[in-house]
Amino acid sequence: PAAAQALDFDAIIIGAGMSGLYQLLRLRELGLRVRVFEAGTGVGGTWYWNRYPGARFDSESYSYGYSFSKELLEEWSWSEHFAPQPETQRYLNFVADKFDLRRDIQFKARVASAYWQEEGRHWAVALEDGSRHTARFLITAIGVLSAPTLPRFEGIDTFQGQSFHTARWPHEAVEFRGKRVAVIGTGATGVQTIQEVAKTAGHLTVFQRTPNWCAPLHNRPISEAEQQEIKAGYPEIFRRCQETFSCFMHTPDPRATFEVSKEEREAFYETLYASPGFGIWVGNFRDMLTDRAANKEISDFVAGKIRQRVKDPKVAEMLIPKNHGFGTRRVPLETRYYEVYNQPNVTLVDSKATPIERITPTGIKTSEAEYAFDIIIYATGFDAITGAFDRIDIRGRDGTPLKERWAHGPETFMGMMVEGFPNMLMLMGPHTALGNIPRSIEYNVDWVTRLLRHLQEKGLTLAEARPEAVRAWTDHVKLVGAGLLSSEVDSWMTGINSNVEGKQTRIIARYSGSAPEYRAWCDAVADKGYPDLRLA
Ligand code: NA7
Repeated sequence: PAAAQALDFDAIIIGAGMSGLYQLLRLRELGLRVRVFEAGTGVGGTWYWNRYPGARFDSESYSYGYSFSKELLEEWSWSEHFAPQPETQRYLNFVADKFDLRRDIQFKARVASAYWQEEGRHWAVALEDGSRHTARFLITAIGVLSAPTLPRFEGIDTFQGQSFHTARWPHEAVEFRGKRVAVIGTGATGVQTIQEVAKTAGHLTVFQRTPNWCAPLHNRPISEAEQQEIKAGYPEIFRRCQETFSCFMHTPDPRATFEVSKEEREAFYETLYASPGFGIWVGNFRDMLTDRAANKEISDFVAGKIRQRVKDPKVAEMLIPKNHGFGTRRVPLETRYYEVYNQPNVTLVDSKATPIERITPTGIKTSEAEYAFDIIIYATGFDAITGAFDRIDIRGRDGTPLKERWAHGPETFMGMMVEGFPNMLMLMGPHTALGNIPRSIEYNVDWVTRLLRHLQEKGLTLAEARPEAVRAWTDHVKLVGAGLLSSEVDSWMTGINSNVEGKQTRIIARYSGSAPEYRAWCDAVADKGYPDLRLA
């Protein structure tokens, strides 16, 4: 291997979002020379890019922030139970300043390629500006939902008004007052955007291809008394997040749907529907996402709510999903979303029945009508989980592209390593536990840090997942994903994106077992001295 001094850095981290920032801090503590390359002009990743109107947490703010520093927990006060994007961006800037992180981050630096150099045992990284950098370790902190995708509509570049993808929102404010606005897409992002834009737009037209099951967020400001309670309760909050299935404050109810009487069931659903956050999705009866009849019960309940809230019965029916059950896709949390469709300045268009045919210089042409717009908003989602990897030319041993290695779906060890790609560590790679993501991020970063410390202490310079370990983990991921109703539905969680070539076949893209189980696997590997890795 090349001598460490001959390399530009010990580690290169791609991305200065929540995972990249924390990883930088930890690696500094090991005394490593680290450089972070970040495409944006500031820190924050997801919270830097997604500036669309209405963007906010669906996780309780105090369960989402970093847990690693008592001082930080004491100093930072969230203003709302579910904080809006500008506040989260401020928070991540506060973190970057507090820990003096910026001096190792290079902004406006988009990584174009990373090639493994077997002889020198290092990664050669090239930026889009043509500069080249070497490092022993490559750490991808590139996010799960960070590669935005636009529809492949004809004429999309000919539109003469303003148009934006929600994840590429401009830094200056956009004015909707008196404007004719279109929103395409009704996922979690579309829902947040629509309910905000509808407040001021002259007219808002929503193009919905597939309705989603949404539930109330019930956000509110954090009072002074609650603030004190939250700060005193942090150890308990994070202990709870460690114990729950997917690191949220909520976790599945131990009862099965039909174990209780109809009255009790209805009462439980009512309570969940009236409670803040993801409880109705991840704190519901334990069989909600595995048993079809159980799933139908909650779906019928939520459909009833939609019918109550939307005045025009035809519009209500359009908003009720018919082809997938409640919770089998990500549940968008909303604030008066359904009531938006009672407003005279809002129209819902079914873009499955009357597909968008093309974008024109003045608006949108569907199979049925032509619409004029001043602004088109694309809330059309992401090439999720593997998309950010696909956009970088990553090549492992023998020059094998990662994209090729994953042509039939990702294969990883614990979502953090790939055989044939030595010294590449992924934070929130495919097949890691998702859920309340910062909790998983902190765990992954700590695991990676422990591995690098181990190598440092033993004077080693290479770590690679063994093929049999990758096979075992991949098989396990497929096994736990197999019985879930969500695995049978098209969504970003099953690797589907109609706008990306080759992403029309469902795969198991994420680990859907419990976070405690995931951590137990990973801890065992480290505790045993990494028998699943080839270390040299
Ligand atoms: P999603 O959940 O992938 O939603 C994208 C939406 O855009 C969805 O309603 C799509 O309809 C629609 N879409 C995408 N392409 C088209 C085309 N070509 N024509 C019409 N409609 C289209 O992305 P989000 O950004 O909302 O959320 C992603 C995650 O980020 C979210 O789960 C949170 O965890 C954070 P479809 O359903 O495919 O018919």
